[in-house]
Amino acid sequence: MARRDGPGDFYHRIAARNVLPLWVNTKNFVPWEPTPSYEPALWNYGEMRDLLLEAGGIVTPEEASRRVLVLQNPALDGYQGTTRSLYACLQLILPGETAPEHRHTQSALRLILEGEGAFTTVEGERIPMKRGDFIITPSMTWHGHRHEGATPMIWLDGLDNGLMQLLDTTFFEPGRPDGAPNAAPRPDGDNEARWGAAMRPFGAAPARPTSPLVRYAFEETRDALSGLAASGEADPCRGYCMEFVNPMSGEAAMPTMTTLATRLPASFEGAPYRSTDGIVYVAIEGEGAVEVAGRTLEWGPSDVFVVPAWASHRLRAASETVLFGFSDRVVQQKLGVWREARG
Ligand code: 1HN
Repeated sequence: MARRDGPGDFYHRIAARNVLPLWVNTKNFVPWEPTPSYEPALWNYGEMRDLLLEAGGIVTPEEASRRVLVLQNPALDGYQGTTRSLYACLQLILPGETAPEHRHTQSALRLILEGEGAFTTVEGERIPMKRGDFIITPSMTWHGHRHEGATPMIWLDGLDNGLMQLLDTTFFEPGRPDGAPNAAPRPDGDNEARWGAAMRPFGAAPARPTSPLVRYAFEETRDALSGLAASGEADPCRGYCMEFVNPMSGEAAMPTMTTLATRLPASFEGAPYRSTDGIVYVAIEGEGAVEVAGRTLEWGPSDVFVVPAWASHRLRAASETVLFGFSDRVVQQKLGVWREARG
């Protein structure tokens, strides 16, 4: 122990018995307010896209399972993650490629950034992917990707990886080695037909705590945001912000990640805001900046940036903007520990 030892080697003797004195360095172990170990960071899409295309010549999804670059928070030394609880990754799939099916405990979301003609298969159904779409892969559902289009396809993956690791709940299963489907096939469009209206198949009960609707199409997200912008006042901190919900329950679309879409009018100057959930944002449309921890991170289309937990920040938009965001807020709310502060 770095400090002067107690009477009769007390601190040494207790350390040898795997015991620590709570009264030494107490604030490190019981901080008075959140002290996240990760920092604000931004990943420029143009740079990331070049690196992904380079990775396209290095490894195939057949070899790698997924051709994914993890957006590693620069302050998280020896710990893989974008925040402590979340992974944000960028994934490339090239025309003709197949990323084989697997399933795992981590819930995943995809926010489609570039390309068309690929689909992700979730529990036996092919789900089309278009720019701006938000697509859910619930925990332990079989999923794989296939690209039948002509140009590279890139999306953001969001996973509750750190949270699952903290809880030691992680399981992973590869799919069948012959590439045959692992879940009973479902016809194209089945998921949207069942859950895409504000209705449900009569008497249907939720099979899992995740939204049964797996694809939230961007046109609908944009319409919802435009409707809110036309009918109401912008929140001074957050602009026009909507949360994706599970249509069965009205609760968060995913049990471990809050997902949201924010529209900021051109020239928006947000008031300072902070909350106990660190948020990963991806800019779908528009350009702007976030001021956080004495830094200004400027973003444009498809750039990804992270605002740490309890970090006071201001969102600014130069042009009309749509941001997608995800965080572990829903988990904190379920536990009754989430807080926010304005001003
Ligand atoms: C995963 O399964 C995918 O299925 C993407 O596309 C990113 C990052 C960590 C763990 C599993 C995918 C992932 C991942």
